[in-house]
Amino acid sequence: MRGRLLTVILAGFLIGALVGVGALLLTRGVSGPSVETSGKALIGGPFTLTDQTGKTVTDQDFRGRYMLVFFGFTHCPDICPAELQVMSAALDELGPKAAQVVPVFITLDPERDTQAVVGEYVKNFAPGFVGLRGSPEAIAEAAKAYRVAYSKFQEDKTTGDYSIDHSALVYFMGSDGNYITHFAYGTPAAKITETLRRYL
Ligand SMILES: [Cu+2]
Repeated sequence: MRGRLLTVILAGFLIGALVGVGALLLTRGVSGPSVETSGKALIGGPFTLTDQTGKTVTDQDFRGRYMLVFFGFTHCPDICPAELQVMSAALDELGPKAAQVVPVFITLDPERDTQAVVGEYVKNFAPGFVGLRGSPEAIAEAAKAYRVAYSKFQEDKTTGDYSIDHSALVYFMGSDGNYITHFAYGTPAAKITETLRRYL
């Protein structure tokens, strides 16, 4: 478990570093003109998923509100619940302004995470948490847009049990749907709150 945790943390740092390098290249104007002229965020993009009430939800539905997005799976023993707890604590700390921020959990395990399972799961965290799922293809598309890497591992052929390795970044998206920044796994809630305050 420790090794696994380390892997995910390292993966988080690696992705963070890549995003950082990408941002650096962008600010220095080294990247291709296609990136500069498109004005599109490097992270995030359109998705069409279903929320815990069964409603079809697209990224467009969140315009006008900020999003804190986290991809994970409800069977996750440690990282997901810990991070969703941190997101909840950060929003709690934010006070009334938290109303402008929608916490979003997107499952990477639509096979086991049914609408009901996701619904029960998000009840454990901040009020207003949106739990999204979709077909494996829809999930893969959303994950790709957010540069989230994930893969099944330790599949037990007899029980069918498995776990999922996944990157564990929290993405902070603007009210226009564009990427603002992200928080690596382990970022203290107070630090997240402090960053959110600068934008709200
Ligand atoms: Cu997890």
